[in-house]
Amino acid sequence: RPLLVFDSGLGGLSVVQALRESHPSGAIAYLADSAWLPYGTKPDSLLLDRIVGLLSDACTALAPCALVVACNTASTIALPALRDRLTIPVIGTVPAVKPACETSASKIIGLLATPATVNRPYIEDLMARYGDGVTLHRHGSAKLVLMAEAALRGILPDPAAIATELTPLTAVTGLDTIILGCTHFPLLRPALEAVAPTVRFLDSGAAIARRVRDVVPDWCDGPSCAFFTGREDTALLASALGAVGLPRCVSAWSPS
Ligand code: DGN
Repeated sequence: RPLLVFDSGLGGLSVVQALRESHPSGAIAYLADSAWLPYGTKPDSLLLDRIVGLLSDACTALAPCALVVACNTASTIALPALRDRLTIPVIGTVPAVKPACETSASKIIGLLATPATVNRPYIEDLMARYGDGVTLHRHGSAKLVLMAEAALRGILPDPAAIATELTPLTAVTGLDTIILGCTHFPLLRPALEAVAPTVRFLDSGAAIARRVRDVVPDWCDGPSCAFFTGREDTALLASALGAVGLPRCVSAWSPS
């Protein structure tokens, strides 16, 4: 039984990368709702129905041992409904607010996520729990999602465009840490680090992999594959998928 890893697009591959480091031969079924990308700009009620419908079908068809929602936006909207509906463990994604607060020297940090995630009330809750004495600046960017998608299809990001997207955070005096609160953004890490070399970028991948190890003891070795709801140029995607151990088996997924 594979581990089902879900994202709106290719962002979840940053989580697959972390999962691969902890269990290199574990079977993964990667499902991308690429027909609906980007999620961060669509109404919650529409997304809730879409995500729950799609993942219920996928769980019936693929019989996974657990589900990883490798998308912050989808996690904020659909985790309770998914846990209600599904009988397998459901692991969500939460921005790395806690480690950022704990390790920032200046206690001035930034959250870079989709416009949907930066405004969620749970960010306040996380700051109330872990952010004593820490100032958080937020910036929502849907453009970086599209740039990460393009980068994995071989279109390298323009450093000037990346710098523009980062400016609301990099312009803050003393800011030393940026939380990558969207699973697409670690895929742009080299370009982000080149633009802001003195800033530390923290993502959630390793924490998700640890959580999977703790709650999914029966994740087995086996073949992996990737499914896309949108039309994809498989040849363009091959190297991005191959880099995280997802082989040629790319299939279309039609929601019922
Ligand atoms: N990768 C998703 C996330 O972590 O929020 C967002 C992608 C999107 O569809 N906007």
